[in-house]
Amino acid sequence: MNDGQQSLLLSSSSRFSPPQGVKLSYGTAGFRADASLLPSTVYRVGILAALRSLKTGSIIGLMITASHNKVSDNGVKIADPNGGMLSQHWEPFADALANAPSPQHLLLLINEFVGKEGILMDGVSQAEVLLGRDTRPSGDALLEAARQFHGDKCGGLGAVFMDMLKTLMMLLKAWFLKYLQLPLWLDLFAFSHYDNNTVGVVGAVATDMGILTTPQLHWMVRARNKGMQASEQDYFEQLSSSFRCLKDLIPAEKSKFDGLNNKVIVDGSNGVGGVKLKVLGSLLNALVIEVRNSSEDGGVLNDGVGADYVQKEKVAPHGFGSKDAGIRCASLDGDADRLVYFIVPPESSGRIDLVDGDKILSLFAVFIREQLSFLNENEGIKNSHQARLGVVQTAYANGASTNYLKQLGLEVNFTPTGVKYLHEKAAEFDIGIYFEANGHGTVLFSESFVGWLETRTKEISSGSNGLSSGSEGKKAALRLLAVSKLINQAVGDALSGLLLVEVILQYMGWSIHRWNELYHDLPSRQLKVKVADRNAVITANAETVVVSPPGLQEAINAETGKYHQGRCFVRPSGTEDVVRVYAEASTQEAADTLANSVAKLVDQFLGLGSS
Ligand code: G16
Repeated sequence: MNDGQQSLLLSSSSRFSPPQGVKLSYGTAGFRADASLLPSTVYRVGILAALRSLKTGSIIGLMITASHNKVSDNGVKIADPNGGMLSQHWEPFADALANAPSPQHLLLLINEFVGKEGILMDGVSQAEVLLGRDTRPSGDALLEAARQFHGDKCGGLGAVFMDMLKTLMMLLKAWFLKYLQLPLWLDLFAFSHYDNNTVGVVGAVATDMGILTTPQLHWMVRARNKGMQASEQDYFEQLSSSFRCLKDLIPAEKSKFDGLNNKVIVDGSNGVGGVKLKVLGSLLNALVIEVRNSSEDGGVLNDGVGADYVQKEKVAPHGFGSKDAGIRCASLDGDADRLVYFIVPPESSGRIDLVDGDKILSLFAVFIREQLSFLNENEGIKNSHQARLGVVQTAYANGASTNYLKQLGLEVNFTPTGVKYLHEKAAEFDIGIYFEANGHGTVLFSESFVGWLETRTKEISSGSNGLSSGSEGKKAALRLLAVSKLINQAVGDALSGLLLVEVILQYMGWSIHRWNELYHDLPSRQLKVKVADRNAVITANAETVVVSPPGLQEAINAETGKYHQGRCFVRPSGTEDVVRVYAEASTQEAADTLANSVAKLVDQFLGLGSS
């Protein structure tokens, strides 16, 4: 960095002091904490985003959200050029930046990192960052912190005004230097170094994309870097047109299935997803989407509502009850990157039948496997491509779902919790389906397979491969291509996931009950334990084994061994200050007892001394 850049950085960072006595970590999905602790972290992640953009020569996303956490929390995470999560290679730098005790330390860290990574900060290379936030009340102020390091994209009259201001400042600067010899004032004029339409320390431009779902921002970053149109309207247009395409490819006899209605009721978690889903729903005529708990209803974000609550507690969210018995219901989380379905039984007293991320994965797997078999059976398709289909789960996947997927003949892979791990693994396949039980997941298509599908579907249209126009092989290729456009290729996306579930159910002619019968979940229970230091728990083997503290895993094993079909693991959360406990057994009572016993063990080994 040149002197002007350094002094501007020092002066702006001194306005964002890090909180005392708090150690922040990039965690499972970015930094998360009580919003009052975050301004300095968000300011510093703004710097990281600009550096990442300079390093990659691409557009980077910065999202202010704490997703499923309570409303008083907030968070910040980065979307990499492909729309995925920040490269794990940069996470230690993110941690170091967030925890640097003073502006001088911060400057030192940045200079070191910039040198090590060979990042060019010449004020000519330009960084571009897209900013988004969810509906949390603290989002606006945090977004301002994120853009301190950046200039605004400034066109038209704004650009003319900036030009005039810049010229004026340069004249003033020359005058100050010549007559008053006050080099300190240089700080104020540092921005006169920068490019026409931008002001910012390294020529970084920030574009505020407004209130968005997290997956929308990831989608926009990916689309922009691929040179595609990437407005919110483009997002809605791509999803709705792909949905319509898939709907038109449903065989007539299947769409007449009368056990299925075309209505779904969605709990929006009082977050950003409900409003966006209403817009999307208005573009579709083959599906009726009723949204409850949208952010316009005045309810509290993630409080007794939302995918996390529904999945963990297995109860109906606020506003749902026995009046909804038999209707397909779904729930999003606060930033709409998770989706679960549920059924309210007629006499429910609040309990629901959960149709979780594992079942969404299974539904997608059944459909895609069928389309691939249509392709492979069709000799009219030249150079048939044996697409590799793989699925990815975490230790939270219900054991019954894993057995079911294996019985389908699928390759099932496991990674630690966190979309960043699942996504990376799924990207190894031609079609990789990944889902966490909590409803976070998507279907990835390799570029080579999409290219192959595009070529085949063009050949089919021109008749050059001899396929009859109505053949299942042709339709399968068109369906898979439409799925690759509908389902978010950047990250798990509840809105696109919901449309894919809905159109597959219509294609299959399945009710939600029929879908839920694919297999029967083993009873399970999840608990949270507050401990003195959750990072004292170190795990291995995709989080199934505790390595530290010594003796805890042996104690868990001894407890688990007492239960038929017992399975249990513990891991530190990366988004909340707790240790999570997951237990599975042959009865609900047994799963509950096992989870409670292991929670007590965690407390004994690491707790606050409460038991
Ligand atoms: C984030 C991650 C998910 C993870 C979840 C819970 O979800 O993106 O991959 O499953 O946190 O993580 P942990 O158990 O470590 O707290 P979200 O929807 O909150 O962004």
